[in-house]
Amino acid sequence: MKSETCLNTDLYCITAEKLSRGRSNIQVVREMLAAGIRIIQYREKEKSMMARYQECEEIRKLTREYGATFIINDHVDLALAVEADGVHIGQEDLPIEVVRSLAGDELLIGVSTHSPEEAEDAVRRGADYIAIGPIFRTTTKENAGEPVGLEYLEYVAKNVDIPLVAIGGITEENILDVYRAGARCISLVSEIVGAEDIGAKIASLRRKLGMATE
Ligand code: TZP
Ligand code: MG
Repeated sequence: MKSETCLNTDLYCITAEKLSRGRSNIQVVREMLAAGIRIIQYREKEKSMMARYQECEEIRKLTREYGATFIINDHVDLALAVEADGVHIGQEDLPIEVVRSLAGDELLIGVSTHSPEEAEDAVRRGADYIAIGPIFRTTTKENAGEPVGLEYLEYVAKNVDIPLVAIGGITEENILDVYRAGARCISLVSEIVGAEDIGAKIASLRRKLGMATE
């Protein structure tokens, strides 16, 4: 996959089983894919590696059926084991160069960033895309830190050459502000996994984004 085009889609979906109204990660992913989502990140901080592996095997099958991109949070070994398309790492995970040496050039590497310095550092060290966030306050991620605000997003949209995804505290209410600040790929976690009808929520978010492009 070409890294320049890896985030060439409107909504970047991430699993969060605890917020999924009793539905499993697999069920939620099925609903996301059925609603036309083109990129899924598996994010699961609590289960055993075996349980994660089994879920990722299943999600790999599903994402292949739909031709969707599959990214795994934190674990490059798991990403390689299930032949995912990429791995997403934070500032406190293994260094980008180390992940690249393990992953080779085929795996996409996404990196969470919170400042222009971190964004430029990630680009220099070979990230394929960066996440910008948390844009707004969020409780979905533990220790997510203070919101970076829309200014940092605007800065990256104007000055950084690799794809970006905006994340953190984004809802149907504020998604247009995020779009207008320059994000073309947007991640909403609790808003989507916590929706009663995931397909209807995704359709509604897309209608909203359509208002910005009309
Ligand atoms: N990384 C930065 S903020 C965040 C992650 C995984 C959580 C975003 O969740 P929500 O529910 O969309 O605020
Ligand atoms: Mg991490």
